[in-house]
Amino acid sequence: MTSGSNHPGSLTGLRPTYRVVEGLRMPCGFPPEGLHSALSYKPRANDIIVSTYPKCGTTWTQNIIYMLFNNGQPVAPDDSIRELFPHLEEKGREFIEQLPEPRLIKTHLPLPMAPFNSDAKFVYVVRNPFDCAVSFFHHTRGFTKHYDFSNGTFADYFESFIEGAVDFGDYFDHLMSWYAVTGQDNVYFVTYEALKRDLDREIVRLGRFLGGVAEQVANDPQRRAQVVAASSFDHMARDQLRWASKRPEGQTDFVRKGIVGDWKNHFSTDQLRRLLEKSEAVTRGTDILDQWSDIYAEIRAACSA
Ligand code: PPS
Repeated sequence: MTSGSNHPGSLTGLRPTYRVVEGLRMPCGFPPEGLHSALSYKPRANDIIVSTYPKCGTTWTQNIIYMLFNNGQPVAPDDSIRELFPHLEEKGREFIEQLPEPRLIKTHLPLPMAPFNSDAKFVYVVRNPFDCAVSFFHHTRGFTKHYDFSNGTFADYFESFIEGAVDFGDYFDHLMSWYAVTGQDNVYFVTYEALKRDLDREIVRLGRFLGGVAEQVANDPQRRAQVVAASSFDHMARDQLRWASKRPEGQTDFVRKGIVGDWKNHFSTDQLRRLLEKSEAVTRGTDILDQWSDIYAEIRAACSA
């Protein structure tokens, strides 16, 4: 594994700062009222809610869904996904309620706090926890106003991540809570890694789940090709103000690297072993880790080498 590249670094004792609202750690820049009011939002029959733990492919999936509902047209350079497909607990209930139908909504809330019902459609996207931790580390360094962690090392961040002491709580609590409802007809489950493997196929599958105009666009080869092209990493790496606010000089871009396996550049063997042990302990009795059997095989091999 890594021996000093990127930001594995050593422990400096730095921890990101958060604001605790309703018992949940939140980015400091999010108004507490957003979460308070989000908790009473009642999803409607036409709502499409993208639900993720942070850094698991949220924006990528939002972009795809936005285009499926907009005749395959990409988000314009001066538009913002944060307005077109807003984050429920950042913007609050009133903002979401006035959106045109179908309402396109993002949430990072764990299921017990999320506005879940059988009327709306939920798209749950998840990524292996190792790459999620790496991406979340870069995110946390980069959004200085939220976390005050611009000098933190991966070693520092890892301690918060493995404790679940980061914004939106513990990765596994989130995954386990949502995984329990993935068999329901109104819940669609996909992994970041599956999107990377065969985006075209996943867009057809997603269109079938969404139905209506989204399904028509996904089934039309020409418009689907447009959606695939405009949701490629290279395309999304352009005009990044469409996805997130500007990052300070010297920090990574929001659409940063977009690969499976960046954990190899960040984790020490000891960190790998600790997150592996936690993964196995908390998911025991479920088939969740089968989503990433190849990645886990590689990690087990690295730990026993
Ligand atoms: S957030 O802040 O929770 O909404 O972040 P989220 O959008 O879930 O995750 C950001 C990571 O997704 C990567 N990304 C992509 N990967 C592949 N292809 C495309 N088109 C794409 N768009 C975004 C982005 O680069 C972040 O991952 P990392 O590993 O940091 O690069």
